[in-house]
Amino acid sequence: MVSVSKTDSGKTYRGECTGEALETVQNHAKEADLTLFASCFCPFVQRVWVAFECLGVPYKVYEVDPYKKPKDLLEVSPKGLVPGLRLNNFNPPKALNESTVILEYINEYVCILSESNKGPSLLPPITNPSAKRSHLTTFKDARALVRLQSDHINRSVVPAFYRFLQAQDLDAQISAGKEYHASIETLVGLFERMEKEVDPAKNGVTGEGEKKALTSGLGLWIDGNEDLGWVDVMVGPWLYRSKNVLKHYRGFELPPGTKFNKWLDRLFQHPYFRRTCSTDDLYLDSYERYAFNRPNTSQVANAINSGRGLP
Ligand SMILES: N[C@@H](CCC(=O)N[C@@H](CS)C(=O)NCC(=O)O)C(=O)O
Repeated sequence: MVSVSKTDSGKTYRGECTGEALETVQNHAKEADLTLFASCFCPFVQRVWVAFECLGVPYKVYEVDPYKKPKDLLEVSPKGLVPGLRLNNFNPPKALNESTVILEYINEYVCILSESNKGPSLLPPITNPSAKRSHLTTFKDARALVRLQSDHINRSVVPAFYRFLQAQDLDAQISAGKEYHASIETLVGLFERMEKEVDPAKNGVTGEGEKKALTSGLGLWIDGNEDLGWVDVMVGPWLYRSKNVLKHYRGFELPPGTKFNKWLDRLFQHPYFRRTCSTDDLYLDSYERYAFNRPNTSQVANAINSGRGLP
């Protein structure tokens, strides 16, 4: 881990998506029941955006500048943070904010919209009615294990990412880099635990259908799963910014490990993830202010600098 010394060239954040993300914005410009208030560089937005793509919910993307706090953003998100979600089929429209809350909402929204109540879901099912009684615990455990991973991401991985990016002197960068690295290792440990505890073979499951049900919602970590799961969506945006932003400004390399790298490649190449990615130059420009810890970069940056929890 080395400090890559570069000078602050004063670049500011970008206002519009580029690359594949731009095409997705253009494909979702028409009015819809749900409007996603988005900013091109924001990882919290990307979480929700990938989920929209995975779940196939019709939506409109509306790019806003969260630092300028436009009135329509404040109407859906009281702190003026993106993502925000406006539910247009109510009069007056209703709104939601907070990436994890919006994720829960749209995940449930598709299940309820689908006639059989069995719409696609990013989470493991609560139960599978056709499963044997002995397997019901496993379904419940799978959901809890995914939530445990998610809790770790929000409490450790995400704040450690910003602490590392904002650390200025070399000692602080080295220790923040170690902390970020360790938070990823812990996540991998949680993935391995999930594999052990929810392994269909270890739970006496042999039927293909039941096997598929048991691993559904566990995401790409599980060999053979093609669908993104809850955790892929929760952490993917920060790992992606580790590959470009942290690598560029901090010389960071994601931990080696065959399974880990295989999982990351599958995640970053997944069409639903790709559709929400801009080109690397957009992220490098947008994060320069974090990398040089410019004053008042954002509410997140201020929270990190003052040791408070993230907004
Ligand atoms: N807890 C929020 C955090 C969202 C957030 O911090 N978004 C940033 C952009 S990445 C923002 O809107 N910043 C505006 C500001 O700092 O005033 C969530 O999960 O949705």
